[in-house]
Amino acid sequence: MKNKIVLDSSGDTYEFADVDFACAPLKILTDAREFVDDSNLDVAEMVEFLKSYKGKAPTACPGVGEYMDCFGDAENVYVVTITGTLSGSYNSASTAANTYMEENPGRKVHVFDSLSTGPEMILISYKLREYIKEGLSFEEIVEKVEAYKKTTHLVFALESLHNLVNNGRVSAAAAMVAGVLGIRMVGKASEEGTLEPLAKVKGAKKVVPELYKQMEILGYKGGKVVVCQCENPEAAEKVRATVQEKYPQAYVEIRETGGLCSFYAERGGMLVGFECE
Ligand code: X90
Repeated sequence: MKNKIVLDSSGDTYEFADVDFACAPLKILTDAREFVDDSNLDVAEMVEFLKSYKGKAPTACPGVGEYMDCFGDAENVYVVTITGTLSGSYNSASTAANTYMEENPGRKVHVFDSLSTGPEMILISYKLREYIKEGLSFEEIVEKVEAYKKTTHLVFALESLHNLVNNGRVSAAAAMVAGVLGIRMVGKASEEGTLEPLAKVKGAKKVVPELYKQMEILGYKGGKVVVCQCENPEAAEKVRATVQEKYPQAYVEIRETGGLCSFYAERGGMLVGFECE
């Protein structure tokens, strides 16, 4: 096994065609139940359970051992993690990478901090697969994908910031808009990899136009788009229609959020990753 891609489960991907792949699961912990974000998780059932659950629900990133398991015996490993400013996943992966390379001379691991999550991680993984298939060397792939990462972005719309606020993952400014009924927050992953609020939107109809406006401000010009939605397929279809109205040839893929992103983005939440030039 030569090349392997590893994503933590915030990348909303449990299986990946045409290339060796493993997903490092995050966990959602409650007093009553523990949810492991792997391919066995029933995300809809978890979202339903959490709706009525009132206690604390911290999350936990994959540990070093879990990353080591993901690496298996691959020669070249490319890891993509959720932003290191909001999670310990990048640190776990980096420690695992160093240990793996020490224990297995000649093998190589590179950890990409996505500075983002969900669909932006998916775009990065697609680019990794493309270069692996082209037969580029490990070093070339690392260099090119680090450069590619700078050209992708993430915007999102959230109906509730309840879990983000409860677990201390957003700034005081973002927390201010949380919980106001009927107000949705549109934001982006900042260059530092934090959640940056951009606009407050009243009424579901204004969400997609605001998201698209922010995409254009960030430089969107018809590149690939991946949308991950939490029980909000209609809004995702609107993103597709809005993008393709202007760029009929644009590739737009719609997916469901996995466990971790469903927990934090909550019901109705939507994340949009996209390429700029
Ligand atoms: O290590 C852990 O326990 C995981 C903590 C993750 C915290 C943030 C998850 C955000 C998920 C919400 C909207 C997008 C925000 C993007 C900011 C870069 C999705």
